[in-house]
Amino acid sequence: MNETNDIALICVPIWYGSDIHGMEQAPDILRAAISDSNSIPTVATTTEIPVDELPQNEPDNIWNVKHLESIVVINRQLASAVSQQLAAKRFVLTLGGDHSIGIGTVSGSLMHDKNVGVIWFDAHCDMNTETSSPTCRIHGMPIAALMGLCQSPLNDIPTCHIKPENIFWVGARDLDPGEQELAERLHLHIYSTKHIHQVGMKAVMEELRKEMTKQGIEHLHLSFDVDAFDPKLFPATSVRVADGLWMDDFDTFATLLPTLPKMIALDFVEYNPLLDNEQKDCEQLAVLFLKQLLTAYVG
Ligand SMILES: [Mn+2]
Repeated sequence: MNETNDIALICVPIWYGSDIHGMEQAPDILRAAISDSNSIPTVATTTEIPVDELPQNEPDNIWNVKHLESIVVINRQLASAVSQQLAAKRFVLTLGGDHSIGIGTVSGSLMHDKNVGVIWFDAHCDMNTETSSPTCRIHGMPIAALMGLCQSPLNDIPTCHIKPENIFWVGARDLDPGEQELAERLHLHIYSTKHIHQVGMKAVMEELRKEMTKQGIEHLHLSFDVDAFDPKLFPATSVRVADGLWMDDFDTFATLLPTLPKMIALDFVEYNPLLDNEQKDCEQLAVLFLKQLLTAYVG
C-alpha cells in the first residue's frame, strides 16, 4: 500500500459543520499557497467535493442538528473519494473546511484499512452525539459518528466503525460533560495539552508509538485541526481555546511523526481566512505546517 508518494488533493469548502462562515474559503487559498511553494511536493490529482448551497427550507430533524442532510451527502462523497485515492496508492491530503469532514475522510481510510490509527490533533475531542452536543453543530460530532455512537444518518457514513483504542487525541483541553464521561468509561487515549507540557511532546510521541504497536496499527490518518494551537499563535480559527500547543510542540510532533506507523492521509481543517490578519500570518503558518507534515512522506 502507498508504494508511490503521489499526493491526491481533495478540497472540501464547507462551513456547515461549524455554522460559522469563512472556512469555506480555506481550500482555495491553501491550494494556491501550496502550489506557489516549491518546498511542497506536487499534487498528482485534485478532487473538488461539491458543496451545494443550503436549501431554502432545510428539512427538520428530531435532534435539531444543524445542516444534517447536506453534511451527510458531502461526507458520503468524500469517503468514497478518499478510499478511491488510497486504493490508487496515493497519499491523500484533504483541505477543509470545518472538522465535520473528518467523518468522510476517516471513513475513507477505514474502507482501506479497518485497523487504521487516527491522530485527532485538536483542542476538542469532537465526540459529542446529537443528544450530548451543547451546540448541535456537527463539527463537534465526527468521532462519535466514526465510533458508531450517533443516532442520525451520520452513523451510517462509515461502512465500519473505528475501535476507540485506535484513536489518539493530541492537544485536547476542552471536553464537554458527555465527552468526559465517555473518555473515562472507554479509557480513551487522550493526550491533553497539560499532559504534553508536563512530560514533553517527545515522551508523548513515544507513548503513541508504543500504543500503536500494541494495537497492531500499520497505517495512520492524521486529522489536523489548527485550534489545537494556542490562540496567540494561531488566532484564525473559530472555536478558540486558551492554553494550547506552541511551535516547539509542533516541531517535535512533526519531526517524530515518521517514527509512528506510516501516515497515509492528512486532513487540514478549521483555518478561517476571515479571521487572519492583513499580513496573512496564519496562512503562512498553515503552509509551514503542511510542508513539515508532508516532508517525510512525499516528494
Ligand atoms: Mn476539531
